[in-house]
Amino acid sequence: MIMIRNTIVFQDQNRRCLQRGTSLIELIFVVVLLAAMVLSFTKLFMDVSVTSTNPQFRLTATMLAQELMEEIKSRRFDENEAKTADGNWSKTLGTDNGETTGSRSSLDDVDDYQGFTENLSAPFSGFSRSVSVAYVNQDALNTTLTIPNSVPNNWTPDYKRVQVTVNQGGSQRAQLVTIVGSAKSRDTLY
Ligand SMILES: [Ca+2]
Repeated sequence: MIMIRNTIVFQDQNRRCLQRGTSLIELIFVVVLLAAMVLSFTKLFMDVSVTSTNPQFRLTATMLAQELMEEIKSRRFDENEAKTADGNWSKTLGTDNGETTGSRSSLDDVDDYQGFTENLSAPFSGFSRSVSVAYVNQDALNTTLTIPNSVPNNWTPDYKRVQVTVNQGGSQRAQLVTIVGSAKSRDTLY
């Protein structure tokens, strides 16, 4: 009789231990599940945050690109007021004698901005702007031309392609392209 009672007590203890073990496994499972849910929501909120800030970067970058492009367009077509005797505009693009990109007011023609770069300060810290200027032909305005080492007579076209790029956080946020023509090209293009 005593043996039977001991056996019943032992079985009862086993069942309790088993229940405690089951409860512990369930608890661990719930904790892991909750952790996974929290991580998923965190990632979701981070993605939403990044996505929602991008339009602001693009808007600011576009404004900065437009501002610089308007400045460039306000300059004359070329350092030379007219083509030189060999029928060409400037045979090199970039700043001319006495000009420096460090003093923007010294830049008086469009291609002075070729290779221009700057890192902006507050309130636009983190943004940078760069410019490339190249000759293009009237029938291929997106195909930039490489100036040959020895420029033939009448080689330089009457068009320059100006590209302004604004980067922020290692990414390109805005890019504007415009074609600037000489006074002569304006007469013939339209
Ligand atoms: Ca110049």
